[in-house]
Amino acid sequence: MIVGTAGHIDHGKTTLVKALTGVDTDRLPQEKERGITIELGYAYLDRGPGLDPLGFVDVPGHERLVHTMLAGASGISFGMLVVAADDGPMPQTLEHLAILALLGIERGLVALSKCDRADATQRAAVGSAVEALLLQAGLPAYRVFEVSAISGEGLEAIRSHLLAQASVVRDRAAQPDPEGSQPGPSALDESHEAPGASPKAQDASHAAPGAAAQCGFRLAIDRVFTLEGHGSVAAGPVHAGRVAPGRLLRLIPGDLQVRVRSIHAQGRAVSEASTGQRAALALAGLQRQDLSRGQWLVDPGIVSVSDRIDARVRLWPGERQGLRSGTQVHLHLGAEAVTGSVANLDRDVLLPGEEGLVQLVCHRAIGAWHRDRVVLRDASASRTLAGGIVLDPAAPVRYRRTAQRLAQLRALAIEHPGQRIAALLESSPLGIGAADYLRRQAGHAAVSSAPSLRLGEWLLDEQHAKRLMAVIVQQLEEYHRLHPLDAGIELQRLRRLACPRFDADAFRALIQVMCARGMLAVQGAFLHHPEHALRLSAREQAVSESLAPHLRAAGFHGAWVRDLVKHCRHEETIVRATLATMARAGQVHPVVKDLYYAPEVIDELVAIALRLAESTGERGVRAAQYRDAIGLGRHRAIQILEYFDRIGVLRRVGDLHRMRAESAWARAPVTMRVEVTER
Ligand SMILES: Nc1nc2c(ncn2[C@@H]2O[C@H](COP(=O)(O)OP(=O)(O)OP(=O)(O)O)[C@@H](O)[C@H]2O)c(=O)[nH]1
Ligand SMILES: [Mg+2]
Repeated sequence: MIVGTAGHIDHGKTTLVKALTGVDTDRLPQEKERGITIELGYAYLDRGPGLDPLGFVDVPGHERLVHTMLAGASGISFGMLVVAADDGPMPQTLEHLAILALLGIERGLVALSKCDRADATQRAAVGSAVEALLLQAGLPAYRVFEVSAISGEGLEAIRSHLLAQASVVRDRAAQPDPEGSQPGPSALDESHEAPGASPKAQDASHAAPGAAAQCGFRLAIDRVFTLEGHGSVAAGPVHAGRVAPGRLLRLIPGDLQVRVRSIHAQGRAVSEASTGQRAALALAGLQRQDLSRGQWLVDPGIVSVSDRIDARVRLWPGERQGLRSGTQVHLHLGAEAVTGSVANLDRDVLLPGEEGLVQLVCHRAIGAWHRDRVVLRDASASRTLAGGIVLDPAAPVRYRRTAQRLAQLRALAIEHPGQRIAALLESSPLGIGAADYLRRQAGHAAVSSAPSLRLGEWLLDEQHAKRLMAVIVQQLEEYHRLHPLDAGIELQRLRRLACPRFDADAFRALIQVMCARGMLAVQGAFLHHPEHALRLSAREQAVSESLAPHLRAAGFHGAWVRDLVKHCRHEETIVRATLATMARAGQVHPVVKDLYYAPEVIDELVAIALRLAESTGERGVRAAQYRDAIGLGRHRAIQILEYFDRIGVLRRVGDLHRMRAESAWARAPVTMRVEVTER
C-alpha cells in the first residue's frame, strides 16, 4: 500500500510522515532553507519480517505546486489529508480533497494536526467542518484522527490504523522471494537517494492486486536519477503487472527499448516488483536525459500512446460555471501533465456535479490506458476542474459524437470485463480488433468470453456477423445478375462492394466461415453464389467431353474457337455456348476473346509466373522474361499476363506484373491461414 499525504501548506504533512517513519522527506537544500516541501518525498515504514513495507509519498501543499501534488497522488492507494487544528480547512485543503475524490482514492484518513495548539472546542469545530467536507467530496470512509507531532498524541492510533489498512490489501511481498534477495536499504533506495526527481503511485492498487498483477507491466515514472554503479534509474508506482531484472520494456512516449538491470521496490532490493508497489528500476544503456517524469515503462505488448483520449469526467460540484467544448485545460494522467482542450460529446455544457463524456485533445501524445484516472485543471493552473476515467485512449477524430460512438463509450465504462466486451461488440457493427483492444486495456480484459465470431485477430458480434453476411450475399447476387457470364467476383473486390470499411483480413476470414456454412463457393480466384448456374446441360456435357482433349493438346498455345469447331464437328453456336458455361464453371479460361486454355495448362502458366516473380527482388514478372520462360511470342506472353492481372493473380504496375499479397490464387480462401473459431 502507498499512502499519500495531502493538505494545505504548513499544516504538518512532512512532520507527520517523519513522526510515523523516522524519515525526513524534505531532502533538498531549498526545502530545508524555506521550511516547505517542493518535491515529492518518499519514506517506508517497516511492517515486520516477510511483509511489504508501507510506502509514503509526501507532497507539497503550496498552491503553485499542485501539479507536483497530482503527480504524487495519482500513484497512491490511500489518502492522508492533513488539516491543522489551529487553522482549520484552507484553500489547498479543499483542492487536495477534490483531487483525492476525483482520482477515486476512496480509502484514506484525515489527520487533525497540531492538536497541541487547539483546545477541545476548536478541535471539535474543525473536526465537524472536516466531516462535512468529506461528505460533500463523497469520501465518507476517511476516519478523522487528532494528532500532535510535538506531544505524540494520536500518532500510535494513526500508525496502527495504517498498518491494519495495509493488511486489508493482500500483501504480495508476504510471498517468499524466489531468488532470495536480501531486504534492506541499498544504493537504489529512494529514501536514501538525493536530488533531481519526484514520485507518485496509483489506481491498480485500488483493485485486487492479484488481478492487476496478471496484466501487462507498467510503471509511471515520477522520478529520475543517476546512481554510481547502477546508471540511470527511473522510479514510480507500478500501476499493473510485475517486472524482474533482465526484462525488456518500452519507454513511452518515444520508442526506446530498455533492459531492466536491477530493481528496488518499497525501498529494498528485490527480484521482482509488482502492482501497488513503488519501484526504482535501474536501466541499461540509457542516459538520464532520455528519461523524464510523466513517461511510462511498459511491456512492449501494451504500448498505447495517444493525443486524443475519450473519457468520462465529473465536473467538481464546487465549480461556478459549466464546462464547455473548447475549454483549455491542463490534463494530468499518471505522473504526466500536458495542456489540451475539452470537447463535450454527449451534451453541450457539463454542469457542476454532473458526469459526462468528453474528448480530451492533448497538445502532445502521452501514454494512456483504459480506466486510467484523469484530472483536469484550468488553463492558468489555478483550479482543479474535473476528473474521471479514460474510456478510450485512442479516440477517433471523426464521428466522435454519433449515437453509435456514444454507445461504444458507455460500453467501455462497464466495469465487468466480460459484460464490457459484449456491450462493445454489440455497439460495433464492424467488430473490433482484439489486439488493439487488449493493448488499450493494458492487457487487462477478457475477450474469450465474448459471444462473438473470432475472425483471426478480429471479433465480431454474432448478430452483426449475420447482417454483414446477408449484405455480402446480396452484393454477390447483384454481381451475378449484372455479369451472368462471369464465374464470380474476386475476394477483395467483393469486400469493396459490400463493406469497404470492414477490416481486410477479417473479411477473408469471414468469407471462409461463409464458405464453410455453404453460403458461398470458391472457384479458382473467384467467389460465387453456390447456385450460380455452373452445371452443363446433357448436350453441353457431351460437347465439353469432345473439346477436352483438344484443349489439353493445345498446351501453352491455347485453342481458338474456330479450330475447336473444326475438330469436334459440333455446330459453332453450341460450341460457343458450351465454352461460355465451362468458363463460368472455371473449366476453361478465356485468355482473350475466342481463345481458350485448359485449367491444368493455366495452373502451369501461373506457377511459372509466380516462380519468376518470387525469384526477383521486385516480386514481379516482365513480359520479356515470361516470353523466354514459356517459349511463346511476346504478344501472347503479354495476353496471358494481362489475363492473370484481370483474374487477380498478378497486378500490373507499369511494365511489371507484380504478385498480389492477397491473391486468391496464391492463397485461395479454402486454404487461408487465418484461424477461425466459432463460439
Ligand atoms: N505545534 C506543532 N507544530 C507542528 C506540528 N506539526 C508540524 N508542525 C510545524 O508546522 C510547520 C510546518 O510543518 P511541515 O510538516 O513542514 O508542513 P507541511 O504540511 O509539510 O508543509 P508543505 O510541505 O510546505 O506544504 C513546521 O514548523 C512544523 O514544526 C504539530 O503537531 N504541532
Ligand atoms: Mg511538507
